[in-house]
Order: sequence, then C-alpha cells, then structure tokens
Amino acid sequence: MNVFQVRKSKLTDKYEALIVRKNKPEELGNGVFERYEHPVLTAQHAPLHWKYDFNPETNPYFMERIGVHCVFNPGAIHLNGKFYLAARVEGADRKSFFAIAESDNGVDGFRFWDRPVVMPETEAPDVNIYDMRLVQHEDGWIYGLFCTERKDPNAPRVDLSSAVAQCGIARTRDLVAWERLADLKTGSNQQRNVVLHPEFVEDKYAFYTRPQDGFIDTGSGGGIGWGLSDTIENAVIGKESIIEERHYHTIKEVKNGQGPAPVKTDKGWLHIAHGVRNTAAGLRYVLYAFLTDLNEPYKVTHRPAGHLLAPEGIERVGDVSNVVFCNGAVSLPGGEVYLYYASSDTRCHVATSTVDRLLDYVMNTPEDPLRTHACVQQRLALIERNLELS
Ligand code: M1P
Repeated sequence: MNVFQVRKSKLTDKYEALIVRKNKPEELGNGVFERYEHPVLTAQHAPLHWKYDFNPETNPYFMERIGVHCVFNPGAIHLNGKFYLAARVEGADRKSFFAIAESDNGVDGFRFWDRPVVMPETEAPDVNIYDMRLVQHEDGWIYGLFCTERKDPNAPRVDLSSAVAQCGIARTRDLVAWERLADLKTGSNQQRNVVLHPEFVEDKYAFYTRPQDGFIDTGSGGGIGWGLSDTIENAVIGKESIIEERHYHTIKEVKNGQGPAPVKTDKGWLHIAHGVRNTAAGLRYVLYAFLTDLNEPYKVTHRPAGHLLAPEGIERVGDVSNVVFCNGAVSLPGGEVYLYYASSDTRCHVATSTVDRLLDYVMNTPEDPLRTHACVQQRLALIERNLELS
C-alpha cells in the first residue's frame, strides 16, 4: 500500500473507533448532575471527508487540506427519538459554521451529518456565525438563534479586531433547510446570547437578550434582558428590561448570559446561564441556574448562590481556557435532562440530571447573601443542623 492508502485506512479506523466509543457517567458526582468520562464532540469528530482530499492524484500524501480546529457551544434538540446537536465548528481559518451531529442516546455515538448547515445570508453578509440556540416554538417552527458578527464599520482603520455582534434568526422544520429571517433589532449596539422563549407571552414572541456596549464589555448592559416582538419575520424589541442582573463579587460580576431556552416545569421555568468573573488569569466562565415564574417568565423566583458547574480538569484547558459555556439542553418527557456544555471554547460535553433534581437544587440552595460574614452564618446554620443529627 502507498502512503495515501495507509494513511487513509488508519485514519478511517481511528475515526470510527472514536465515534463508537462508549461514554460512562462519573461514579459519584455532586448529586445534582453527572459528568461523563469523555467529551461528546471534538474536532476529531469532524468527518475525514470535510478535511482531506480523497483523490490520490491530487493528494498523494493524504494531507489535511481544510482543517477543523475545534467543535464547541452546541445548540441541542430531541426530535423523533434522536438527539441532535447544532455544533459550532471552527475551521483552521477561524470561521465558525454550524453542523448537525446525531446520537441515539445523547451521551455517545454522536456522528456529524455528511454536510454542514448552509445558513443563508442576509443582505449584509455575516463574517462569522456562532452559538446557536435551537428552540421548538409553539408556533410549530424550530428556530435557531445565533450570534452574527460583522466588522465594526466605525473602528479605526488599524483596528482589525472590533466587531459588531447581533442576533441572527433562522427557522427550519428538519434542521436541513433553513430560512433566514431578518436579524433581531433592539436598542443595543451589540447583542450576544439572545434566546427565544418557547411560548408566546402576551401573544408575542419573547426573547432573552444580553445588551452590551462593546464587543467584549457589556458596559451599561447590566445582565440578561427580556423583550417582546409582535412578529418573528422582522423581529423588533422596543422595550428591553434587565431581569437577571450581574453583581459585584459574584460569579457573574463581569457578565452573564442566558444558556439554552429555559425548561418548563410545574414549579416554573428552569434556566441555565453562564456567569463570568475576572481573575488575574483572565475571565472565568461558569454555569449557574435560576428559576422564573411560570406565567411571568421574566420574574426570577429562585436564585441559588454560586455556580452549578465550573470547569474541571481537562475542561480548564483549551483555546480560551477556564471557560464552560452552555447553549444546548434537552429535557425528555420522563424528566431526564441533558445539559450540553463546551469547555474552553474547544470541545463539547454532556452532563445528565433530572427536572426533579435541578428543581431541588434551585429551590433549596440558599441565595448569595453577598457578604462573607453572612455566608459564614449561612454555612454555620447548616453545620449546626448537621451536628445535631450526627
Ligand atoms: O470565550 C468564551 C465565550 O465568550 C462569548 O460569550 P460572552 O458573550 O458571554 O462573553 C462567546 O463568544 C462564546 O461563544 C464564548 O464561548
């Protein structure tokens, strides 16, 4: 066999072994959720035919022609008995695109479809698109809301980093054919982490937003926002109110953002979000949870202190280290919940739990009293109760 044949055959075997690899839950977690031994999607899950030229005449060394750098921040949905992730695939050229990976059980066996998503452009073409939130809306469509990024036209000529981020909207019935709608209009210069609420509120489409002054800094954008729009085809939010604020010396002091669309439970809407704090080593992203009222989803009813899930072990290392980020979750009719999160802008993981356990967590974890002395009192109360029992 020549180089081409040997390399192609070995790489194909390695790829297949990765796809069929089983994934085991951790033995003893924290009781709230289980992490899993392996990531569910990585750059190595990108099919070989996305990267290599399969023609021995034009690629005698079986070299990668168009590399895939990382696979992260997936949207998630459960359809017809299968789990689908709309992953953010970043090419070696730094452009992100969406691609659908499918699994029967949601924890392993994720395999990308043969072709990535072809997302139509608007009249102002996106330079980059990422972080899709998939939502099955009660109007019957599946929506994908994502960040659309274009170069900032007002940046000085020498500044080739500044961008304008806004919310792109597309809809589909099958995750294959996508209809692009107009980008969301709000009063904010920049938007990221915009999520469609799955039900109408006051007969309107409802959005969680994250207004920000600059591309990175939220500035006066004080947290997770909320707004309504009469239509989805040309969605416009007139009044945007902050419903979940960031706060000094907490896990969300620098910024926060809604994760996937919230899960409906009989106690309220269960939200997973990310919170960002500053450290000497840079920004640290963790996941946290909160509950909002069933009829008024913009009213937070329970706010457990601190993080739900923080980067651990290998999760702490990657392209943007010390980051966990979640924009996809699946909740099944039996109450099982699958949280898809990415670590360090590099790979995708799953954590499993149930609606009951997550509700117990959000409703019975005390709120952050925001001062050390009060935190010690809170912990002492637990200690005293436990000592009496032992
Ligand atoms: O690099 C961490 C994350 O940064 C951004 O999130 P946010 O707008 O909340 O800071 C996004 O670019 C996200 O994709 C990325 O994972």
